[in-house]
Amino acid sequence: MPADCQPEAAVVIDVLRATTTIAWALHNGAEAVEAFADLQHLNAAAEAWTASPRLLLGERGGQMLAGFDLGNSPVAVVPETVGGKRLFMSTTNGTRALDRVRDVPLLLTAALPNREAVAQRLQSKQPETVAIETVAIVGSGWEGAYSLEDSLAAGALGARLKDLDPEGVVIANDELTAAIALWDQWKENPEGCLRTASHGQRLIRLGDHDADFRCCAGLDQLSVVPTQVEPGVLKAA
Ligand code: 3SL
Repeated sequence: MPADCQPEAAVVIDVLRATTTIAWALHNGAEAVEAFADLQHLNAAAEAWTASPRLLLGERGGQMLAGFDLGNSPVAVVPETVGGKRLFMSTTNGTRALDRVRDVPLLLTAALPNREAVAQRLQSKQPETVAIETVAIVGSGWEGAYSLEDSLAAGALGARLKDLDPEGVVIANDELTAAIALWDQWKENPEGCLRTASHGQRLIRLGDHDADFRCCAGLDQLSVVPTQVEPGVLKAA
């Protein structure tokens, strides 16, 4: 997103795996996900939190952090583990991307499993003051670099928004146009794209992530729309 861009809404995407994990955690009953770019801030906030049970969740370079309860696997955030709990979360790229746009008035996260739900939310222009053309779709990337899988999901979302409102939605930048072409190329096999991506290759090198790939590639399975309710705090909506 250009530094001078001030959208009224932003959708942050980190397909592998942060925003997929956030969607599944909230779907499975987590009270909220509180996202942190910085581990010191996370630890201080988690220690001060007494309102509900809590879990520390996160990774660096794909590996679970020492002293944390969970890594960043979307298949680990099952109801028995996360139900009713606040998840204090920090990841290499996804939570940093969230931090960069935390002042945007309407902040959502998207992944392939909740692509349709996020598209419907944006299309319904809720709240009424948000115009669809002011939405920034923010791919988290990898340490500042382009990532194939986040572009794939941005394209999946852009294509669906265009389908829902062919006249009203204008795809106004070349990155999203290219992302939609990428989605067209891989839409019959999104998992293949995730495995081809350099971060997919990194996860494969780290070990067996087959269940994570399947989960992250599952399209339109969840109705949850993670929505920022206060800076850094995402709840199901
Ligand atoms: O970078 C991130 O935010 C993570 O999602 C990366 S990982 O898939 O957990 O390694």
